[in-house]
Amino acid sequence: MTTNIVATSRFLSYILRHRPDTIGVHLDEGGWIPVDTLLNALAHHGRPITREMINQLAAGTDKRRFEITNDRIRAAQGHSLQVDLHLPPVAPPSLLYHGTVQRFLARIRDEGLQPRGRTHVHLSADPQSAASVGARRGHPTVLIVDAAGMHRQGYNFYQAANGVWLTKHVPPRWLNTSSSTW
Ligand code: HQG
Repeated sequence: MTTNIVATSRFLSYILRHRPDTIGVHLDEGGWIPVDTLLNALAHHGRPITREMINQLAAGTDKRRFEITNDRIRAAQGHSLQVDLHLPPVAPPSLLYHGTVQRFLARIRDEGLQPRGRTHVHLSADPQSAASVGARRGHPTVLIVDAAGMHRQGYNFYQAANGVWLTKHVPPRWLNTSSSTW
């Protein structure tokens, strides 16, 4: 992937997850915006992106951060904006994984996993993916989540279009925080 695509993906993530107002646009309550509206606003604000690049991003050349349907686009997950992705609750696999770093562990043991700046806690289906999420912040630590146990207790799980698992909060009792650095 070229540097340009990476930079574009990051900037679009910022707009579509957090700050559409920086280019003067609004998302609907599902987080969607017409592709034309987005492209016009980006050009107007000196950050032109081609339609080809948008299609390339949505097609999955990067981390499949975006979805395009009926000529509208949205971020697949990761929002801090209060959007409702209308994802149906689904039964999770028995274990899910969360990648983090050592310095957060004491608080996580105390209060569980919190969505922090986002709408949901992000969980991975395999420990390797979780390790790469944690590695964004330093040496990764992978925590194991008893997803099936939570689900039996009535907690909802959702899966974003790019495969990331989402839930609102993971209380400490469902976490194995003794797993060591991956
Ligand atoms: C930590 C990337 C203290 C949590 C990835 C994490 C992911 C706590 C940080 C997506 C805590 C939040 C999301 C607590 C959680 N006390 N720290 N109680 N509970 N934390 O970035 O999961 O590249 O909001 O461990 O692939 O790191 O952007 O979440 O370290 O899918 O497309 O607080 O971002 O995708 O950080 O990453 P984040 P995340 P993109």
